[in-house]
Amino acid sequence: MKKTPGNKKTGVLSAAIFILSTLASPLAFAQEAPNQVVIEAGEFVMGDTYCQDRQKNSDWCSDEVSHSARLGRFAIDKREVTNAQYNECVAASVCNPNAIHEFRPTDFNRPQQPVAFVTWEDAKTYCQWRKARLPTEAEWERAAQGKNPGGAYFGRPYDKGAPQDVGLLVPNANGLFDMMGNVYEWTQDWYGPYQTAEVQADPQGPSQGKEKVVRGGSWNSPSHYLRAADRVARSPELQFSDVGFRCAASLP
Ligand SMILES: [Ca+2]
Ligand SMILES: [Ca+2]
Repeated sequence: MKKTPGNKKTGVLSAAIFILSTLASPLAFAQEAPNQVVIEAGEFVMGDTYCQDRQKNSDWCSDEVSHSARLGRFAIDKREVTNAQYNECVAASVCNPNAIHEFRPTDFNRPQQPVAFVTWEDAKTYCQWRKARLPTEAEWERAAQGKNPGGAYFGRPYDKGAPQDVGLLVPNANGLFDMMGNVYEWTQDWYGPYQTAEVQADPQGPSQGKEKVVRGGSWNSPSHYLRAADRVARSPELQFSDVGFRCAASLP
C-alpha cells in the first residue's frame, strides 16, 4: 500500500490514544490493587444440588443448600497469602508468627508457599494490616464459581505432603489461582446453616458460633472437597497445616 500523509496521521493518532489509555488506566483503577481481581456486583446461586444428586444428602455435604444471594462489588486476592507476605506483617510487629510443623518445618516454610498454621484471628489481623479483610463465605464462593475452576493441587498424603508455591497452576475463570486446593482458606463467617428464605443480600453468616468456615479443599483433600460449594467448619483458635487464607475488600 502506498504511504500517504493520511496514513501517517492515523499512526500518530493511534499512538497518542495508546499513550493516553496507558496513562489513564492507573488513575481509573486506583482503588484496585494489581494483586487482586474485581468481582462485579450481582446475584448468583450459592450452594449446590451435588449432595442430593450424588451423595444421598450425606452429612458432610448436606450444608450446601442451594439458594440465591446478591453481593456488592468487591476485590479478592489473586493468590493465597504467602509465607513471604505474612512475614512482612510479622516483621512490622503487627502479626503473630505462624506456627511451624512439628516434624517437617522446612516442608512448609518456602517464601512462595501459602502461609499455613495461622489462626482465624491471625488471618484477620494480616488482612486488616493490608487495609483489607477476609472474604465472606458468599464472596469466596462467587469468586470460585465459573466454567473453569482452575488448577488444583490436592490429594497428597498427610504424612508427606505440603502445599506447593502459590500460582503455579492455571487460574480459574476469574483469574484467581488455587481457589481449589493447595490450602483451605479462612473466611469471615461463623459456620452455620444457610438462610435460604429470600434472596440473601450480602450474607455474613450467623452472628456467633463455635467454628469458622474454611473453603476450597487443600493439598491433603480428596477430590470431592475440591468444589466451589463445599463448606468445612474449623476451630478458629487452632493452627492447621492445610489452612491459609487470602484477603478481600469491598469496592464502591
Ligand atoms: Ca486454596
Ligand atoms: Ca460441608
